[in-house]
Order: sequence, then structure tokens, then C-alpha cells
Amino acid sequence: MSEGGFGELRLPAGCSAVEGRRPTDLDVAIVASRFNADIVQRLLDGAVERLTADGIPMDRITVVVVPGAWELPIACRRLAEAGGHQAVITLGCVIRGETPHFDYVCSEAARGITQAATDSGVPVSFGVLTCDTHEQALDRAGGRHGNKGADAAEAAIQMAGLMRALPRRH
Ligand code: INI
Repeated sequence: MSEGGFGELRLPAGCSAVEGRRPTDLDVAIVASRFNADIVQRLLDGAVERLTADGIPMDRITVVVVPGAWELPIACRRLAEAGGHQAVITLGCVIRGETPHFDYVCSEAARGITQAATDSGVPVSFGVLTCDTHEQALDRAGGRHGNKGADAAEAAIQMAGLMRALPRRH
């Protein structure tokens, strides 16, 4: 069992389990914000690297750029509702300043991204860093705490596979 991050679960004997495959025939959209672009670039590189390492071809990856994390929900909702992608990955970086602005941007981005996924039924993964300092963000964008863009890509692959395997309402 790994410590922290995504690991494997030992399932109780006798239960039925639904596990998706890892599909490579996926059209994936990445919505990335320009604010704190040095950090988001690293998240984007990590996400694309993870997708292509998993066999998803570059020509099935669409990158959509928005100004800041605040704008992530509207763009990812449009993409999720349009139906051309089986997974959407959101990438951004919000760094705490001296005012409550940080709290509004983080909470509305998180709320809107969750809502886009649950309303559309298309998995939308959350690769938005919410950090106190630039250094904390660097640590999570390919530094000592991994790359949260790659993690968001990993979650998107797993969830796209799972959504194919889960029962649908008739
Ligand atoms: N957007 C971010 O993505 N990260 C931030 O740290 C940030 N800060 O600190 O202000 C930020 N603000 C911009 C916001 O997302 C919107 O783009 C802006 O308010 C216009 O709607």
C-alpha cells in the first residue's frame, strides 16, 4: 500500500467490485488557467505527459486556456455538456494574498468544477493548486510533492474508465 497519493485498495472478499479499464480511446479536454502561468505550465506538462504515457494520442487532447481559476467552471461546463470529451481536466494555481480574494476564487472554482461534473455526468478532475506560497505551489507542480497536474490526468483516466463500467439509468 502506498503512503499518500493514489494507491491500490484490497477489496473485501466476496463483494462485487466495479473497476473500469484504463481506456486509451479517449478524447480529453484540459482547461488550464493563465494566472500563475509558470506553475500551471508545469501542471500542464505533467498532465499531458501522463496522458500520452498511458497511450492517449496527442491528437485526442484538447487544451483550452482561460484567464484565471475563476473562469475554469464555465469553460469546463461547456466542454462537459457539449459531449465531445469523455473527461475534462482542470488546471490552475491560486496563491493566497493579503485579502479574502483567495477564498472566493478557490471555493467558487471548486464548487463550479464539481457542479459541472455532477450536472453533466462527465468526470472533471481538479488539478487546481490552492497554496499559501509560490514555493508550496512549485513543490506540487513537479517538485518534492509530485505533480498535481499528472495526478489530475490520472484521475481523469480512471474516472473515464469507471464511468463506462458503472450502470446507467435506463
Ligand atoms: N486567479 C488564479 O488563477 N490564481 C490566483 O492566485 C488569482 N489571484 O490571486 O487573484 C487569480 N485571480 C484571477 C481570477 O481567477 C479571475 O481571473 C479574475 O478575477 C477575473 O474574473
